[in-house]
Amino acid sequence: MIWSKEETLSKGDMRSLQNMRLGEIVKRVYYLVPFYKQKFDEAKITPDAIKSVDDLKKLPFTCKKDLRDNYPYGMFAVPMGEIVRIHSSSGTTGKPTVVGYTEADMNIWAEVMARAFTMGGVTSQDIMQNSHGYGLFTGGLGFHAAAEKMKVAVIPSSTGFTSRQLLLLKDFGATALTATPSFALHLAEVAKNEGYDIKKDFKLKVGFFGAEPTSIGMKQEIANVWGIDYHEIYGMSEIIGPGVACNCKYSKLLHFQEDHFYPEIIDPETLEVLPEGERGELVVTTLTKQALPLIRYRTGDITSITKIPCKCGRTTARIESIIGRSDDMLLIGGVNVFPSQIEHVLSTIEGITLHYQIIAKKKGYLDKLEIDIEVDESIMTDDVARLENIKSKVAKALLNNLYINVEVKLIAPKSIERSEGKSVRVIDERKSSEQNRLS
Ligand code: DLL
Repeated sequence: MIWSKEETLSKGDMRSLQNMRLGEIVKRVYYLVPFYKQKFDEAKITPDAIKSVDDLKKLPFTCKKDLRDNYPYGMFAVPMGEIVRIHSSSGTTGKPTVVGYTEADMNIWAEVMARAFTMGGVTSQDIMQNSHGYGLFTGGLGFHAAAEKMKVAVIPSSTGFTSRQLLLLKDFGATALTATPSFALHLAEVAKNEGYDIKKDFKLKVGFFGAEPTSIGMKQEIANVWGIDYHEIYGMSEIIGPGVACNCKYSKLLHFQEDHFYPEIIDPETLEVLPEGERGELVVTTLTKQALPLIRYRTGDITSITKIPCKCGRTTARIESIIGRSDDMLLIGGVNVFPSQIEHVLSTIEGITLHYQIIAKKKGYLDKLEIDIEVDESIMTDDVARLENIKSKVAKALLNNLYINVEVKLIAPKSIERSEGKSVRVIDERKSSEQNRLS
């Protein structure tokens, strides 16, 4: 089933809709948001110069810093009386990013999430346990609203309280689960430890996961351990929250809701728009949002886009899973590597788990990468020969696949703190030593 007719528009009809919506949004930001008026004036562009999405490249980019500089409400295009919801992302440094929604924006959000749930076969007959954090994070309430819109019985379990979550999962009989991938894996680990028979005790059929880069190996592990169809949801607070893109049953690529959000892929260095199929940074223009319309917003997420039609009948453009954020990319001895690529290699090796921590260090002038990985519970921690063998397999696989030299440390099961939301996989000690030197 397909939720809405916009998902199957012909290329020409989609383009006309996008062009019309872009014309309107460009006028709105120019006349209603002083930040954009100034930017357009500096670039000597008036809204009537933007006649189609092909003209987008004339417009300046917007980045996270612009939102921070206009903290908290300076980028809003409607008066506070029309705002019905405020979310914000914590941000590891500096001020949080604040996003607002009008009632119409809330409807768009529920609409795109309903499209995503439909891709996973969810109907009003389902019961959904929503283990995304409720609060300022857009995960919890974003999933919740769409479930209610579709008359799916939603259990707002939020994150944490793992044992209780498992009890609810069993007794309330959820057929769909939503969580961050790291929390889904943690839930499964605790379920096993608490003696649940995962395939028998739970009724789950499908899961929706997102919010953090995840390797194919980890997705497979989650799908296998829970015995579910794994659907990936992509999104970010600035654009709307979860629901910007999701994969259907036929494809690992994620259908992009391009009647609401116009995607471009740029080279993050030259800022040139890249052709279909090439990897680069995703840039999004919101076409319908009222409270916080954004023009050419640089997401920092690295992906590629294809317009090849999908077997499911949807005609929307699709993106590949985000391989990482441009600012998470590690530069180790001249080699670029994303944590999700490391995770993928780890997922191919027996005897270890996907609970790991990557530590980037400086030794003298050289970059060093250490990976602490929890061994599988089946491995005896005093079987030194076996441990040495696994260590060398991991190091060789990383060298052969990603060309990086890594110091591998195998650690006891359950020694890395589990994440209830987005997991922090990388500790870059080089950044803090650099800051120490400068301060
Ligand atoms: O993470 C929204 C969301 C909630 C998406 C739940 C999916 C599920 P933010 O907290 O603003 O919003 O973080 C946005 O998270 O720029 C990506 O770097 C990352 N991200 C989101 N979805 C995925 C995904 C939510 N499927 C940032 N794969 C984005 C990889 C993702 N990274």
